[in-house]
Amino acid sequence: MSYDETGIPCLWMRGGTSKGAYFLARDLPADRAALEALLLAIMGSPDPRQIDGIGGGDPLTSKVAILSPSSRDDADVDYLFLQVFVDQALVSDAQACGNILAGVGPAAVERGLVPAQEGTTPVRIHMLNTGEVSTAVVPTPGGRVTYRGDQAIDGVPGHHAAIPLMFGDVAGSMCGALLPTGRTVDMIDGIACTLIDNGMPCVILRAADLGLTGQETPATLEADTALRERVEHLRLLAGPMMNLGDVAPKSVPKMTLVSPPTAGGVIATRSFIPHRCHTSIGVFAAVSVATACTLPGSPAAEVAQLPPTDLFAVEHPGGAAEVRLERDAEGKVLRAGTIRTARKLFDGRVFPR
Ligand code: NQM
Repeated sequence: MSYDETGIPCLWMRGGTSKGAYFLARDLPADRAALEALLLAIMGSPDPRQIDGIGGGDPLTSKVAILSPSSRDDADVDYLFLQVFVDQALVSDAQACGNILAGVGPAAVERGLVPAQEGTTPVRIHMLNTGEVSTAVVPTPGGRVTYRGDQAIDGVPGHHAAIPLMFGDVAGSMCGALLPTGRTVDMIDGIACTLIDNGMPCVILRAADLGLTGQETPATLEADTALRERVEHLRLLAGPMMNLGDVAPKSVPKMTLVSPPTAGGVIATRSFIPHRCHTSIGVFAAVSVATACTLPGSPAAEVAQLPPTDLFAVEHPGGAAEVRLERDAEGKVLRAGTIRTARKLFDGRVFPR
């Protein structure tokens, strides 16, 4: 029997400010080409509306997490993140995703990969995309996952159970070094940029250098074709400088325009991820931006208001994302963390076309 007849076990979850399909690796083809074709069919890509699939017509709702028992002694579960492009027949593992990561702990417990403990269950997650391990603390009162709680995160209505996420050293996750060019500032086509990877490859540049205030809505920025072309031009130049090769078919680096904070945070952001403008900001992107704020002379540092504590509120179009940065005496970022929420939306079988 084929998948379109049997269906495939699938958890459809919100992780942070994203949504995605969570699978067990054993339920999917091991062959990579077959897997990609299947995921494109499940999401309904390529099609701007993904009308014949479960994707939401937006990169933030066209995401996949594949879970398996961990191959490492220091982790409980392996997590492969795949970005299924909406309007192109592309599936990319060239980035991690900290929002979808928020659902991995609960999904691992729901699927029996990790036994629930009383109260909370720490889940050590080996992120296959980057090789890093992060820890999620899943609320499990009475030995069952709960999604109910009083934690709010900007970009998601209502309150849910808090899922603290702790990251180890994620510097150079995809680029080999925190600053892949060895410099805090690179001039790319006349624009000062920081090329940085603290969990997510990002190009950070001042919104003002592109003639923007940095407070524009995502819709306004997306409607500006000349701006989008300029941002993509800079991105294609930055990719090889960041050891990412030709990034035309990749979802990294992200292009983050920064400006002074306006709501009591550390910095304001507008992120191209990379072709649509994020309605909030990615988790690892926020960690990378917060880290850039600590680098004297960088475009981010020039507009940032550094906090008195280690808590960095990174403003975005829907509010702010809070990132905790642990630094050593020299100011080098050692560890990062954040709080997300997640919710199981649907548990069933998905039927690809
Ligand atoms: O940066 C979107 C998201 C993300 C990625 C994207 C993310 C991260 O918000 O860790 O979470 O940048 O494509 O889910």
